[in-house]
Amino acid sequence: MNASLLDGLRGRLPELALKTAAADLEYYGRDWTRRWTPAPLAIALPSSVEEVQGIVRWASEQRVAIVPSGGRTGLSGGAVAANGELVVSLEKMNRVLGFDADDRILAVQAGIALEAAQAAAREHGLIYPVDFAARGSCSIGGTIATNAGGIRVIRYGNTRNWIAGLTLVTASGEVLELNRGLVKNSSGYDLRQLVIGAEGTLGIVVQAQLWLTDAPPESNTMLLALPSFEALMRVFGVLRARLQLSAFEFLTDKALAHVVAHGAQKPFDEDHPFYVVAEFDADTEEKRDAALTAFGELLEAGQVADGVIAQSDAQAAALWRLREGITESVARYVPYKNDVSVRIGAMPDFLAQTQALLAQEYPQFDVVWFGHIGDGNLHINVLKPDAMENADFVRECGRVTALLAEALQRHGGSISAEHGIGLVKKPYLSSTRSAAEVALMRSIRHVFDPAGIMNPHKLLDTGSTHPVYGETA
Ligand code: 2HG
Ligand code: ZN
Repeated sequence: MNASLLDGLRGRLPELALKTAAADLEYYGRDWTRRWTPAPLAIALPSSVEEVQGIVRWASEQRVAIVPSGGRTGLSGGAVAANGELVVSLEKMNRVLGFDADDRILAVQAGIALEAAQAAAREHGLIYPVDFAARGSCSIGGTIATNAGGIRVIRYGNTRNWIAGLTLVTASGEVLELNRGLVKNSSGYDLRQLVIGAEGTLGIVVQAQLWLTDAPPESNTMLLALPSFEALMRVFGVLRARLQLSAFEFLTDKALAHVVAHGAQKPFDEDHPFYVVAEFDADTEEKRDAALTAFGELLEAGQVADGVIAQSDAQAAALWRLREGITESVARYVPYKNDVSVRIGAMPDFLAQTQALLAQEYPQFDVVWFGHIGDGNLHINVLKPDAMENADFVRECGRVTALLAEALQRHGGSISAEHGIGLVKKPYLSSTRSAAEVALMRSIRHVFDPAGIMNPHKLLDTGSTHPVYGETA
């Protein structure tokens, strides 16, 4: 059955690269969540927009569900294909298409890795400022699908600030050129922004125009050891007022222990409960002095217990590794990940309540906290004990996440700050979006994709019986 179905696709697009080997289905059918067993129908690897159109038209006729696929570094299951879907991998569409110096726009195919786009920007003396640890493997298309944030949101904002335009292949196979690089465009609904963060439910992003910006002034990095959660937000307030921060990231002692066990250098002899990695402009004597003075005063006031300011690029990179290496260092424990946000002002109260909640509900688990605290974004990774079945572990974490979602709702926060809803957060969407909002989102999705073939079961359930291949055939 599958073979004859795919023969139809092959007949329609003879040049299209298709993979069906078991190892490929396994490889392309999963993301970093490792929770679902991959079971796609096949992997299509188009080389052109026209091929993507052909695939979508065929899938739409045959009612085959599509999972758009980038680097699959996602943490919410948005790129999982566990239900007979056709994975449409953009990995062959990974080129820079051009640079426009007047508009400072880099045009790329969606399958390009973030790091490659960043490198291309630097060739023109500019930067693409969205950045995070998975830069080498995630794709620009994936960052658009989730409106990815990362480590410099505090200065530059999320992905959506940097997308000057995008090319979308809709579920009917039409090509939409959204916004076309315009800085000003007050002509009705901004469909570009609707597509950013839509997790592949409104179509397949095949190309993007990225706004670039000036390289920042020379920066420096400091690592601070903090005595308490309360100190964290106070230190943030002081540093934000007195330095030009480009990052303010935190991690707990447990997070540090995992990164160090994974090979990173232990930064201080003593252990401390919390650490901050802060990056700040240090291109003048005055700015460097301001950092030293602020550090001295915080130390004196007992808000900071210890600290180090990098003396070289290598040392700055080593300090960043302590923060950026966390995800990899805990990966072997198949963590249950929360990625939550509240307004900065609500953070102290939310932190206190969440800390109490998790201490009470998770006495048996290793809970690793870290994240982009300067953006109000916390990552909470709950590590699975080796002896526990994954299903039992996920059920228990799901129960506690429901309580966390209630706390978020009370604080006006979000169940997903930057990883997306995917499959993992779907049960908790209503803690962040009202019933009226969810109903509108559902209707919008239906308008874009009446047959329900675009990444079904992700983000929100449409209520219809999704014509996923295998269910209707
Ligand atoms: C980060 O900030 C990423 O390092 C991953 O968003 C977070 O692994 C996580 O939970
Ligand atoms: Zn993050």
